Amino acid sequence: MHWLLLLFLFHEDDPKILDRQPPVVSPSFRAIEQRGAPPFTSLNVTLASWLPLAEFGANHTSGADCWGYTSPSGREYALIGLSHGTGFVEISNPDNAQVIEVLPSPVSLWRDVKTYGDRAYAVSEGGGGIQIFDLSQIDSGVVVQSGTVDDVPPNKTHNVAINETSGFLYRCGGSGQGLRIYSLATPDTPVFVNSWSFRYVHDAQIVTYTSGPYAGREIAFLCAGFNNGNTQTGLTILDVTDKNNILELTHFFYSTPAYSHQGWLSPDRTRFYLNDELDEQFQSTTTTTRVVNVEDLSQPVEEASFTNGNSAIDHNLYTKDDFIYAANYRSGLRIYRNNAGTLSEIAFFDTYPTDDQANFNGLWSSYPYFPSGTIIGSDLERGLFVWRFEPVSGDLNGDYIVDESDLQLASESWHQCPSNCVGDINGNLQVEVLDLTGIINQMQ
Ligand SMILES: [Ca+2]
Ligand SMILES: [Ca+2]
Ligand SMILES: [Ca+2]
Ligand SMILES: [Ca+2]
Repeated sequence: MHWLLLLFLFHEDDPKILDRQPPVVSPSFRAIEQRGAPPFTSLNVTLASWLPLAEFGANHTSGADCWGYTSPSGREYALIGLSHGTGFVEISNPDNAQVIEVLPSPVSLWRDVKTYGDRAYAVSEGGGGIQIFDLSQIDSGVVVQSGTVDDVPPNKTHNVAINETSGFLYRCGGSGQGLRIYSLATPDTPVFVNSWSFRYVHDAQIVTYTSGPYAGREIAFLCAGFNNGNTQTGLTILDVTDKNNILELTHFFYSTPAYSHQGWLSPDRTRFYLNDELDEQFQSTTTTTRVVNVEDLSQPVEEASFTNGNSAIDHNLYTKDDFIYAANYRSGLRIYRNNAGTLSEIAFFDTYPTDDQANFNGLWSSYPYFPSGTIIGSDLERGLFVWRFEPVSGDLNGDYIVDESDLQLASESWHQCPSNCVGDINGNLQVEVLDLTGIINQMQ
């Protein structure tokens, strides 16, 4: 289907639709082929592979969400939502990403996918309910659709969230507006348990606490509001432990809200990092992450709001260790270091080279949870990116910043190689002037 025709399938006033651009046509890139990387700007992020949309078939006109799957053998796979299907890509060698399978899905600009065990669950605004994909034979190159949930026509869904601890799946938005909750005890035939529809829910994270005052409780963090999320937009926190007696703990309003979009807890669950999808346009803000302390689930506190000063819109973010991986549309992947709620941008890879304007093009989402450390990203016009997050050569102490402390380390290994080669950034087995000037050139 031509990309323009796709527009007529959706509300023509949706800003994402208004900003649609055709897929970028480019040769694929795999570092293993040693043909020279395409000219994206980046810092501390290295391109390993790039598969433009055409790699998944000529019919795909846009990319949407992504997620990851690691098989029991340790092989790693990227899952990407596409306009006409769901793509499965082996990235065990990130420098040599290979499409394993592309399975058809209802046509949509929106497609969200998550995993539970060896199954993947995909939803879209194009309807079709939940598609279930069997990944148990993916190491043999086989992925099949093993089930469908088709219980509430027209069956549109905006996002899907899974609490892998409790084994419950949560459909968000779409026809169901709020949450529709399913048990995954039988993975190919999810059983509907209950719904919650007091507010429209745009996206969600649901976790089970194992320690502290909420130990044993299953808690849902919802970016939600009335009127499709546009009115009284904020962060709803529910206790969903008892699916038949869902309790609202709070609905929290953060500063200068426009549209509460998505967020993720810090690994220690003290803070929720929230992004707003419309504040750049409606509030004239720069890309801003709200840092919300949620140690008391009934009384969240906005501790800070961090901006990297960029004009782009922020979309989906995820946290891992001390880092936040933000997919910020036209400014691409942005990695923030998180020091107890104080953020600083220490790495990026810009997937939309033209500009950083506040429009709905570029990077939709990223997934940072592969055991290898490989990062993937899904892009509206450019398909799938596979990255390594690694310091530039001049960052000798590994703090993702090149500064005087790195120069000091280099000087301590001056002419010491091979016994001490720390400062040998050009790899010629000498620490000499070229290394020091190389480090100075990387200092900001
Ligand atoms: Ca924003
Ligand atoms: Ca850009
Ligand atoms: Ca450093
Ligand atoms: Ca050297």
